[in-house]
Amino acid sequence: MKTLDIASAVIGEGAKDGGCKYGASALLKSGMVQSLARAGRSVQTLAAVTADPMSARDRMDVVARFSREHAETVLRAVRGGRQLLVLGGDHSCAIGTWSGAAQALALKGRLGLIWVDAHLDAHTPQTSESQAPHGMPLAALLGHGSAAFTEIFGWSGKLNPENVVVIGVRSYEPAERALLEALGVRIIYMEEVARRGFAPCFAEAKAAVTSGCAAWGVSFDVDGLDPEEAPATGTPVDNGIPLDQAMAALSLCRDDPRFIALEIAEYNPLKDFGGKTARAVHALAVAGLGLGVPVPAEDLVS
Ligand code: NNH
Ligand code: MN
Ligand code: MN
Ligand code: MN
Repeated sequence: MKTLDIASAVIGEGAKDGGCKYGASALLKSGMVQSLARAGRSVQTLAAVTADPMSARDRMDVVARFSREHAETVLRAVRGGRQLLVLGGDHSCAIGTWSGAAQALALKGRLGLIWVDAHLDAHTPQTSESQAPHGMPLAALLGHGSAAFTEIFGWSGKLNPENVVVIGVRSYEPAERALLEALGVRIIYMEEVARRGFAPCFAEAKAAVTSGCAAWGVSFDVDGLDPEEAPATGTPVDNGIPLDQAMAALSLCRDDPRFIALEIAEYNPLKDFGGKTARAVHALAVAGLGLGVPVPAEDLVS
């Protein structure tokens, strides 16, 4: 079994509510390494990559600089043959995570990605009302938006539309939906998840993103989950994915040697009274990356 590297993406500057900047350190303090070790993994914690404060420079610039540095960390881990857990951070960290993974694979083949989120994250600076970079990472990875986001490692289009599936969507603006539809990205809205169950949708997504790809990963925005089970996130949206279904689905990542990374973003520990959402995040990580029988959420983190 591969060693598991944990990369801390210490960034909140990409979101309006910056509390996610403390997500990775809070998850490590609440025993993420131990949770994964109990699930049979040997874990190595990488040096955290931290975004500059916004007082130092313009926000897009903060995210761009962070993305380049974080992408290098991910590149080294994937090239070194390690599997990766990326702990956000707001979801703008995905720009660096999947640019690094795509660069590591460049000569071997394509990267597939399942994007679990209440949102589409497919804005460009031209379409975004909020101008928040965490609403832009998926567009950037598909080659649309600010060159500082799309051109990391000197090439654009880290993901191919046919190897991306977005699941759990229930809040978006028309322009980002139009972009993804024009590109032909499969979007599984929350109504479909509610009707079919999350695990069957995830299995369909896995088949799509793995076909013809050298490797694949999952970017999991905590706000994809139902806020009753995971309230501590920047922009909660009602009627989300049930945690038990998310755990069952993520267990489909196990034992696939092509599964290279799980990213969990948008956890805000400043809102996590009682640690309920931390427990949910531990459960997701163990479900996707652990060995043996998936551990119920109540048994993780005291
Ligand atoms: N679409 C909104 C925006 O661009 C919300 C993005 N917020 C997220 N995305 N949490 O996952 O501002
Ligand atoms: Mn997101
Ligand atoms: Mn979201
Ligand atoms: Mn509900």
